Amino acid sequence: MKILVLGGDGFCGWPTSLHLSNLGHDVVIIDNLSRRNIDNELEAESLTPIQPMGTRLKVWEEVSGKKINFANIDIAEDYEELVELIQSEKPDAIVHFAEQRSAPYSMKSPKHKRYTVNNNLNATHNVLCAIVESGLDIHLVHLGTMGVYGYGTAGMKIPEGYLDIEVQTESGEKVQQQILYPTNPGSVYHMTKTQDQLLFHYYNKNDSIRITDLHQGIVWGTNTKETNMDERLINRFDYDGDYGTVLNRFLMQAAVGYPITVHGTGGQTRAFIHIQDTVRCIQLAIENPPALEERVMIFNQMTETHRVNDLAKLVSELSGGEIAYVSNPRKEAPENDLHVKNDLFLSKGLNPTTLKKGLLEEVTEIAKKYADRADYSKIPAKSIWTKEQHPGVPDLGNGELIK
Ligand code: NAD
Ligand code: USQ
Repeated sequence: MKILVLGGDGFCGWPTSLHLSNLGHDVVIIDNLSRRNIDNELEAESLTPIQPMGTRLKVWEEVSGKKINFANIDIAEDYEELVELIQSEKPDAIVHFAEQRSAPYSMKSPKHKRYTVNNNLNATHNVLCAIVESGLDIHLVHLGTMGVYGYGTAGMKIPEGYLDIEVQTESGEKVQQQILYPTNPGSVYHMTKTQDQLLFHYYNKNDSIRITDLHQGIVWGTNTKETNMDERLINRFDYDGDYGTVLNRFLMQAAVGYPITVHGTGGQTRAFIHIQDTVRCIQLAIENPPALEERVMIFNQMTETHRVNDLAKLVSELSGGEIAYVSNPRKEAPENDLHVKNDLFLSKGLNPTTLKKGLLEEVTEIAKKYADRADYSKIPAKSIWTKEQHPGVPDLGNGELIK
């Protein structure tokens, strides 16, 4: 298949591009390198030394014999270029990763909130509009988030996108319906993903676009089979307070001797997936498109749920690292349960990679290998949701905060 990967320079997009290319698909990456520019803005870098796009693609051709093309297009701004590219490449599928994906970054200031909304909503709408304008039958696979559901404690397993409901008509008759699961975003970033769902619903209904929306949990790990083929193909490893996600942060913190920063009591339960399973799920989604005129297909792309405090304890036991219970910079439920259905991917053949000691150690090894690149001042999460919250900075045990 010809596949465009929007956001193919990012943490999920790069290994996915290599995986799809390795399977024999003809891959074209589109990325405006905004994530690398945000690194400059935040003065924080990937712990792993990621190579410039030109080097990445040259090395991939050397080691695999396969060519991936690249176009630097801002899909939220450069609509005409996007349409032209779609018309000339005539892809069978487009995988859409190209959004600002950090919740803390989206909450840093009015400027960051507005950037996230403008970027993410325009990016998604432009892609949909461009597919219609191209007149081609293209399957759009989008990366959404488990956070659209809001980590609810409804006492039921969160279904895959649609909720069965029963309504009573005026005559008293009971009618069964399915509706999009009610959204409950926890940040401006998560809110953009709930809006994406409406854009998909509308374009699917009006223009019969085939769409798969993947509600993904927190991704952990760094490398995949393909990125391991050469050190210059290494994937990014975000550890800073804005872009680092919880499990990778804990493993990195323990590896470099920084306290493991649990926000609040660590009672938050979240869904997780290993990066190797992310790339496999995208493959499965591409291989199983919805039928023409079928409603938007929604998969929960996660393999297990864990409580933050349990993860901190697990990492601490493995590494001897110390846990610091810090102030929670986010306005979020201090504790929640989370039960999630993921039957669709299991039925399509996903064999889940769960939290194994070996894989945790693999991440720790990478963090140790590049520990000298770590800037400790960038580790604590300092983006606060409202003025009532405080940065999640650990203290030295005497009440003095680590600088
Ligand atoms: P990332 O920031 O590493 O990658 C996103 C890529 O998109 C970057 O390379 C960036 O430069 C590019 N991009 C952003 N806006 C763009 C635009 N307007 N035009 C062109 N390119 C643009 O993020 P990631 O971790 O790889 O996440 C990818 C997707 O998966 C996101 O949509 C995110 O919401 C979703 N997701 C990520 C996780 C996770 O834990 N990382 C979990 C669930 C869902
Ligand atoms: N947390 C800590 N300590 C830390 C970092 C985080 O206790 O050092 C806590 C947070 O307070 C939160 C939980 O861990 O309760 C998860 O935080 P996170 O940063 O790992 O994940 P989140 O902000 O939800 O965002 C990430 C990705 C996002 C994706 C989402 C999937 O950045 O792109 O959409 O995971 S999900 O969480 O399932 O919605």
